[in-house]
Order: sequence, then structure tokens, then C-alpha cells
Amino acid sequence: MITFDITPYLTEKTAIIDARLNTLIATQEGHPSIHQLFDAARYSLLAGGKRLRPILTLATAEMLGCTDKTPLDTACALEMIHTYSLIHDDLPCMDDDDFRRGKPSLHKAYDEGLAVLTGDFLLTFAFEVVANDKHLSAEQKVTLIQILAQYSGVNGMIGGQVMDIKAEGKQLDIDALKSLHSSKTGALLKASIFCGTITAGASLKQMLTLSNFGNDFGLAFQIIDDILDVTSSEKKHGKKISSDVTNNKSTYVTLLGLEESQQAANKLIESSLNHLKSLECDTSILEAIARKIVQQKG
Ligand code: GRG
Repeated sequence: MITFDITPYLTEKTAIIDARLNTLIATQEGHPSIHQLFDAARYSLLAGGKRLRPILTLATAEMLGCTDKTPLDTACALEMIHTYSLIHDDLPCMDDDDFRRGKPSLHKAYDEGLAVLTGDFLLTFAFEVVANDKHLSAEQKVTLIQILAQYSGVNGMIGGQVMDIKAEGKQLDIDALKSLHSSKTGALLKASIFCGTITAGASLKQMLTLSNFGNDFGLAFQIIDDILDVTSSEKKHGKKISSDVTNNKSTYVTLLGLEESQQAANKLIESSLNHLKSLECDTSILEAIARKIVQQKG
């Protein structure tokens, strides 16, 4: 049970992340087309969103004793990579979603070509931001860049997205779906936690524990997203509802039904919280974030 209200913490961190993103992606003067690229990047990046990935990075680092600005730009880089994935995922050649974060998707507000390039820009800029961060040591930068590449690449998000588009119209079994979800969505959430451990100089034992936490939490998050896809109102979800059904996708809900899916998510969150118990620090913020995710209601 949540013993305190996590909302003020989330509000405070969201404001810090939004302010830093706003600075990092400040419009650059120059050729009008470059100006438009920045406008498009700002349209998607500053459109709201829960900022879950950067908050996980900040919360993990703080929990391990790092309370300065060391993790902030890496946290913002994770949000840039996440936003790029949403822009590309909404394109007609992928999920073909017209709305995202309560607004027209980027390719609707601008055009498809610019949406592809804005996604590319955000992905590459994320690496530039980490490479240029003066708060990080050279060793930290190399490790963080390696984590970002690995978890957003072929063995993470992109690999999962390929599995996803190739699975359309096919009935997956639960193990195949788990593997798809862990790559497509879980990997970047896990990377967010992992990046927090690197910026805080965590021990190997702490990293392993948080990696186990990230596995369970990441899968629970995607199951809840599957549930919200059928139960949430469009306004709350910020995009078209039942898009998974429309796109003929296997989801936890289509395979297990709503109730069993919710139970699976609850079980994973309990398991994720059990991992945290072995850490010798105050884990209450991560616990509260995990519980809040599983309690989301449509
Ligand atoms: C196109 C390379 C490429 C990858 C796309 C993550 C992904 C892979 C696509 C997103 C599709 C999707 C909606 C997946 C469900 C889980 C998910 C990532 C939901 C959106 O994340 P939230 O809920 O969104 O954190 P906000 O807007 O709050 O940041």
C-alpha cells in the first residue's frame, strides 16, 4: 500500500525535466527548414507525457545517494529516445495513430517526411546530449551511451518493434508476447533505471537488484498499457482507444482477458517490490512509482 502521496514528487520532477528539455531543445536560428525541425521536435517533446523514464532515472540515482544534477541530462536523453519511438510508432507505415499525448500526431501536424526526420533528430541528439554533459566522467559517458544504444537498439526497443510489426495478424503465445513486450517497452524502462545506477556510481549488487526490479516493472507497465488500451477514455489515454484491436495485435488482454491481465500486472509489481527489499537504502519513491503505475485507472 502507498504510505504517502507520490504526486508532489512526480510534479516536482516533471517540472525539472520539462525545464531542462526546453533548454536543451531551444530553437536554433538559421535556415528556415532547421527552424521547422526544432519546432517539430518541441511539438512532440514538450507535449506533456508522464516523463516516466526520466523520473525513473532521477529517482534511482537519488535513492542511491546522488542528489545533484549528474543524472538530469541523461534522464532528458531517455525522454528524447522515448519521444522519437512514439513519433515513428504513430506513422502510417507502423501503428498509424492520428493522436498522441492528446494532440494530433507529429505526421498529422506537420508531414510524414518531417516526422521521420524529427524522430531521427531526437534519437541522435540524445547521444550528443550525454556526450556533452559536463557533470559526467568520460567513463560514465561511454557506459551510458552503450546502455542507451543497447536498450534502444536491436536487442531492445527496435528489436521489439520489429517483432511487433511482424506479429500483426498472428496469434502469439504468452511467452512470445512477454519477449516482445520486454524488448519493445521494457528495455527502455530498464535502461532508465540502469542509467540512474551509473550516474550514482552504484555497486554491482545494486545494479543486479535494480535490473531484476526493472524486468518485472517493465512487463507490468506494458500489461497495464494493454489494459488501458481497452478500458481508458481517449482523453485520458491521449490516443485512439482499442488501437491494438484495430491493428489486429495479440495483447495480454486478448490472450488472458482483463481480469487475469490485471492479476498478472499486480503479481509482477509485487515481485518487483520484493527485489527492492534487498537494497540497503530508502526505496519508498521507487515503490510508490511502481504501485502508482499498476493502479492507473481508465
Ligand atoms: C518505432 C523504433 C520504434 C519503436 C517503437 C515503444 C514503442 C516502440 C512504441 C510505442 C507504442 C506503444 C504505445 C507502446 C505501449 C507502451 C508505451 C511505450 C506507451 C507510451 O508510454 P507512456 O505511457 O507515454 O510512458 P507518455 O506519453 O506518458 O510518455
